[in-house]
Amino acid sequence: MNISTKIAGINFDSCIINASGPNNSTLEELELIGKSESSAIMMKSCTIEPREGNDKPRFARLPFGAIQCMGLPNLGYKKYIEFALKLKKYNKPIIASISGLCANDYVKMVGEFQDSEVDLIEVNLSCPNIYGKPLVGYDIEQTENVLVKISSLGKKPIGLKLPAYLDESLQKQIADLIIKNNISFISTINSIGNCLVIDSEKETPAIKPLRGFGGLCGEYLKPIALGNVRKFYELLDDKVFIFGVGGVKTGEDVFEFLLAGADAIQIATAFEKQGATCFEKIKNELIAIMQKKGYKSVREIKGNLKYL
Ligand code: RRO
Repeated sequence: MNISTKIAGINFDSCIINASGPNNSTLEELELIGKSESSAIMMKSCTIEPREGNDKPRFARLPFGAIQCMGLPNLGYKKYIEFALKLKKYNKPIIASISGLCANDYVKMVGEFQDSEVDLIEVNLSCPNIYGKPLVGYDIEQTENVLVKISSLGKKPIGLKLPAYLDESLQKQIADLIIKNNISFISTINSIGNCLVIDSEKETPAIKPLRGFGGLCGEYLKPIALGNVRKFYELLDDKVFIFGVGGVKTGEDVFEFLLAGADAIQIATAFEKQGATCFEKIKNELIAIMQKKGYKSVREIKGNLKYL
């Protein structure tokens, strides 16, 4: 049974890794991911300067996921360059996630991570929780401006963390930009922003920042995430690697994302709720499904959705 995968020339022992978001901001947390069955270490989205993030409560668990408005709390990109060196001992791919507050921030951070120990650079175009900042991935001009500037800064593969697209014409324009600018992989989808969860007992929102608006996460997202994976799989013609993200909690979920066209999946909310043991549990469940169905590799499953 082979559950390994390859993303942009980098080998992953399994197709299951953590997503940027929970439990991956400090070196201690990243070391726990290093010791876990996550086959790579994805670091928290970083900015040029360290950030405390938004006021608390900024995260609330929900029956089928969570809502959060973290506001990019992180230690600043220089720390994550240092951490990458310290995490090399785990012998697994290390992925930087960067989130600029303007185009120049993206250029500076991508440039510096190109000279670091990370294996891949994920460029986050989809943080929904910064007050007054447009979501780059919903704006074709801004996206193009960023991609043109970052795509030729070095040899390490660059990927994009994308927002959920609910409109095919926008997806098509983004896919064209991805191909044109030699983007190696995408991670789809981020949390869905501008959601509101209300506590009817207290008559308040579930979280404090932005008067309660925040990114919806977890199982609620799975059909939307699967739709985005499948659509990009079709639009990108198997030329760009795909991480599926959004509501993966079981091996069956992973299997569905692979069928839709993902090369690997990332886990955020189940990791936040269950801790680092979730990777081993989900991996074993995937292996059991593959055994039962007679699949021997991830590549055999990828995209193999059968139509009715
Ligand atoms: O830190 C956050 O508020 C955050 C980020 Br950077 C992101 O990309 N997605 C999200 O839901 N929250």
